[in-house]
Amino acid sequence: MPLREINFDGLIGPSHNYSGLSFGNIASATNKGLVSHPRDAALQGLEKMRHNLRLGLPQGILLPHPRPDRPWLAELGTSVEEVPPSLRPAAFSASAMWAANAATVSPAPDCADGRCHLTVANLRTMAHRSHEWPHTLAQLRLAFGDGAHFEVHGPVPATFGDEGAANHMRLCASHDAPGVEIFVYGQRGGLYPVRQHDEAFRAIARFHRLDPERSLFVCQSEAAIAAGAFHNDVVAVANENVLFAHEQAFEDRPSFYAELKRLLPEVEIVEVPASAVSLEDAIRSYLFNAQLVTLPEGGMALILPGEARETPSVWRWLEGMIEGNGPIRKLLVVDVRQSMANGGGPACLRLRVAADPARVDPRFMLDEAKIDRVGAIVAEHWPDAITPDDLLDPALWGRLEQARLAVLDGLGLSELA
Ligand code: SUG
Repeated sequence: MPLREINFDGLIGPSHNYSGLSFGNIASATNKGLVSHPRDAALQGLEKMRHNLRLGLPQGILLPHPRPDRPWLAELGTSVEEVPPSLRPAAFSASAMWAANAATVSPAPDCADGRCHLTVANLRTMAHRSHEWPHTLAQLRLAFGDGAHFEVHGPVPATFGDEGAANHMRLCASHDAPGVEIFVYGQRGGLYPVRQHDEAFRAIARFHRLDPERSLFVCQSEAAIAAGAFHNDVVAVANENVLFAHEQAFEDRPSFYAELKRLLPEVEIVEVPASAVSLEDAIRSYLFNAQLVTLPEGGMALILPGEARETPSVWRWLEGMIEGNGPIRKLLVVDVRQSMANGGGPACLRLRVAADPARVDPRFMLDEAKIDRVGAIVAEHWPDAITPDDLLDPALWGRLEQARLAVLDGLGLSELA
């Protein structure tokens, strides 16, 4: 069975709220304190999954984490009843929805032992994300529990921040052929924190038993991080032999491109010049946070957020690209506005795993009937709206916990409770 690219989307959790927790993420800071709409958010995410399924792409799901995170608060010497306001939002964050930060994935053809390797991201730079990994790891160990085909690694220990696939790209002639894995780390970010450490990725490349000759470590440009590209997937995306990137994405792009062309002569680089789309417009519109996919009928499509169509410089450039004879043939627009307002676009919401879908625990794979079932649970249990003050309400805490249990039960995954 040939490998397929499976997108595992994070189901947006019932505690989805706007707490302005991610310094350096402009949408998160700008929308701090807004009323969030968890039910609409999760339904938007499910409709994106349905959209992609209807394109003929295999689709999986990852589940929300327990919120409030009572054991995490206990580790910090407090409880949900007593937690100080400075810490409360971090215990409630639904940030696990952004599955591109769940793990780094190396498909089997790249790994010396012929298995697909996944390393859960430690997400240690941001407090609200640092307690995701144990729950993510539990899900990955179930979904990819077939040890003949997968190995799931624990987080990179110690001080080296790792934010997973959001900073990792794989280019290849086809999914089944050995690829070139590109690990994008930060060194400086102007006023903003650097979230991906070079040493974390070097450890992951060793865990995954990658060929050092086909692993590139590339520095993200300081200008991009300083403009709000807190992850590389805000300024670049890759699929098979195509790299779609902003001109200012990488610190030393001539040597990166030269190395890439040497290792993968088939590579096609579609670069958007800053003179056509500024970094600010790219980040506001999340042009590069599109899902770049190969359609079953052939050709590639970009699955873009509505905000890209609403940004004139971006849409003009994309329409021009489609008229040319490049590898990206179609523009498809999805609505993930609730997630976008926290800085998470279509690509942030998914973790890509190139594997045989038959080897994945079927409880994590979706068809339309299952999407309908999950949608009905969301419609019944997810709150309509949450304001930051609502996080003080004990009635909400119980409701959030029940909502999560309902979806785990609906998917036969109560063992994750
Ligand atoms: O880590 N936002 C997330 C967005 C992650 C996007 N992921 C990728 N680019 N792959 C982050 O900054 C905001 C939460 C808040 O402010 O309530 C937040 O965590």
